[in-house]
Amino acid sequence: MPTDPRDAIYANPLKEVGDFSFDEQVTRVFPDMIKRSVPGYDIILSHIGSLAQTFARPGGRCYDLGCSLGAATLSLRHCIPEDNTIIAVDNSAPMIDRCQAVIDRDTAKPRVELRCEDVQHVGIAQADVVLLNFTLQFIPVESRLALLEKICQGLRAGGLLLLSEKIAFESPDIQATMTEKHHQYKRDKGYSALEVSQKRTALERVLIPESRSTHLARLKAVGFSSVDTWFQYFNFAAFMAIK
Ligand code: GEK
Repeated sequence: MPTDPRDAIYANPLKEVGDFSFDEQVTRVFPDMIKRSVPGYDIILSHIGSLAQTFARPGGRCYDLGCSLGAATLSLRHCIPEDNTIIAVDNSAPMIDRCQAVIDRDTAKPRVELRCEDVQHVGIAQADVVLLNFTLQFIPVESRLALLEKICQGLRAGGLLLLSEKIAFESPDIQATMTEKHHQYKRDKGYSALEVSQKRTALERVLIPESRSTHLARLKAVGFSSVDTWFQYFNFAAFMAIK
């Protein structure tokens, strides 16, 4: 198995650190970047399919919103009925191009329809399962309620949303501790202090975390009947919401 190209985007000092974007450069190193940056990413991925399994009905439809290179789509695709369709959406053209190649190499049966589109504009209907695996955090805070309302409306009764996010803490002490633990995690995975610091600057205006209670309250408010956290590792959490 060839190894993933290594992320060194922020390894050298930059005169000015611009806002982070999912461009060609990021797409090329994305699997390495996300694995070394998001504590618990692999664990969450490994459980997405099995969590979703009992919610996906024969002939049903699932959505992966913000699919990147299709890692969550593949977890799902290997666990749901063969006659299901997955609609996988991302608004980064380089991500969608590479994702198509990933899907083409995979042999699981469910059909995958890739769309290069803003998740805020995509229609959702008759869904059994919707995935938002570290995507909502990139949507403007003021637009998140509308997106979650649309998802809840598009799910059938009893359908499942799996939402994973970087989270913020209400207590400043816990926030500071978790931020340091996360930065230590990245240094342990081989990122330098400069890389951690420049990446933090690049993400500051782009990735806006919210608290666990904000997420859970909003999921309830848009109409989900059961909501809870199923996983947390430092400042990264995964929620499930059943309509
Ligand atoms: C995984 N789920 O590997 N519309 C569509 N896509 C968007 C939007 C938007 N408005 N905003 C951001 N994205 C994946 C990981 S990464 C998470 C998801 C991360 C896309 C963006 O292009 C990127 O591919 C993805 O959401 C977020 O399971 O990098 O931390």
